Amino acid sequence: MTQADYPFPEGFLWGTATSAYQVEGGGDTNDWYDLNQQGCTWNEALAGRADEWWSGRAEEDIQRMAELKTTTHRMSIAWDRIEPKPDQWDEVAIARYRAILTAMRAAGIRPMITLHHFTNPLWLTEFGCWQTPATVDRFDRYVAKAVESFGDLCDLWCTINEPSVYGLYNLIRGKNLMTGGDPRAYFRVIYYLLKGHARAYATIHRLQPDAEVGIAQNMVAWHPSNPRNWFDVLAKRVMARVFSGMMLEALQTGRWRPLIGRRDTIPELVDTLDWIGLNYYQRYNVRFAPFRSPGTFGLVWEPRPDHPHGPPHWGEFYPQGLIENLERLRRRFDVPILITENGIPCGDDALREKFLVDHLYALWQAIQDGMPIKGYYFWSLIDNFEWHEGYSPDYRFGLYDVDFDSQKRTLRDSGKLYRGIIEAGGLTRGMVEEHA
Ligand code: IFM
Repeated sequence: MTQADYPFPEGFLWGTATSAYQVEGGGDTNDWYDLNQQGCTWNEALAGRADEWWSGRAEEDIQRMAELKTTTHRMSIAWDRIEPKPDQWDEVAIARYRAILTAMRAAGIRPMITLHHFTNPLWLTEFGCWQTPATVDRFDRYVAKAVESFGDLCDLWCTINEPSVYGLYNLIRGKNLMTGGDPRAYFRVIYYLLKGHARAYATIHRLQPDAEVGIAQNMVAWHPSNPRNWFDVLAKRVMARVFSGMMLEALQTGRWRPLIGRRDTIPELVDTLDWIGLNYYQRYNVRFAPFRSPGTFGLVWEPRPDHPHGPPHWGEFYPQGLIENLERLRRRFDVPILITENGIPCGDDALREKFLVDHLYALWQAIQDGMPIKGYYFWSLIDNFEWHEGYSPDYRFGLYDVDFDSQKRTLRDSGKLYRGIIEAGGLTRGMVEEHA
């Protein structure tokens, strides 16, 4: 076995990540399915069969995780499958998730379960979804059921995935973000999601005292387009605060200070992290352009065109941003950090090897500087259904390519590289020279 020249610590968690709706297929009782039916996806596609995890292919893909030599996988469970009607639990669905988790453990893969990854039961819409306090209670009951059902198979829990991204999705009307809807809803939704997190944290620990519980926060590297332009600097600060700073402050201090709407104190939020998860993907330049973007409060965010970036709108490939955001987390929290997502949409795999090496090198440097980083989950194991972009060829994130007609999986070069990195226990000089 090759030895790493840039080794990661003993016991470092090497993983991949997926979410229920994006891989399972056949999920038609949740609100995202409903939204997709209104044609808000690229090519108006529905998730359809996705990667057919629900009908039996999860087990095959778990073997692929093992082939990659990963030691952990972050998956989510679908609330609508487990509780298809209020207070009615579907034991068949629970048994299916138990089978998936059991297969994972048998393959030597430690599961992390995300309890909320964007989708909700459609019935929750009638009750105001995440805009009302009653949802915090309902979520808590579902969390308790999940821990009672899967606690013997899983001890690593992620309560909520990316509150800010979900909050933005809540503002969707048609195909554009933030062009319609009530901007106050963004802040309201995040407020209740954070309360949901606090309740879930307490419930999980009551039922499973040794559990390790955290949240996955998406952080972007926001930079001002022109650092000498005061408006751009302010625009950048607003974006950083609204997208992540506001949540992190609440998690650290219990103080809820939204840009718009009522301030509050959420004391039960303090000390509800056994670890903090960072989902990091890209960098954007932010500028203030009120005439170009009235619908987004005059803020425009875009990648620098001369820098490597994914598809249009996706943002710029910027490994240093991983370090910038890790430092932000470190200043606020004294808990282990997991990179709960990191990846790049690129159907031809052209940028993914470089992306992987550059970001892992940045991570290695952060660990040398004493950052308590305990694991890395690559998004994603396999190509899957991307929320708005559906099955667009530009939005393939997988280490395995998937042909969605035949369901054939093919390991990409980036997947082979990830396996090599895990086998070596880190990066070798050769990998860095070849790709970075
Ligand atoms: O596919 C999503 C995932 O569901 C949440 N984080 C970002 C990924 C890529 O857009």
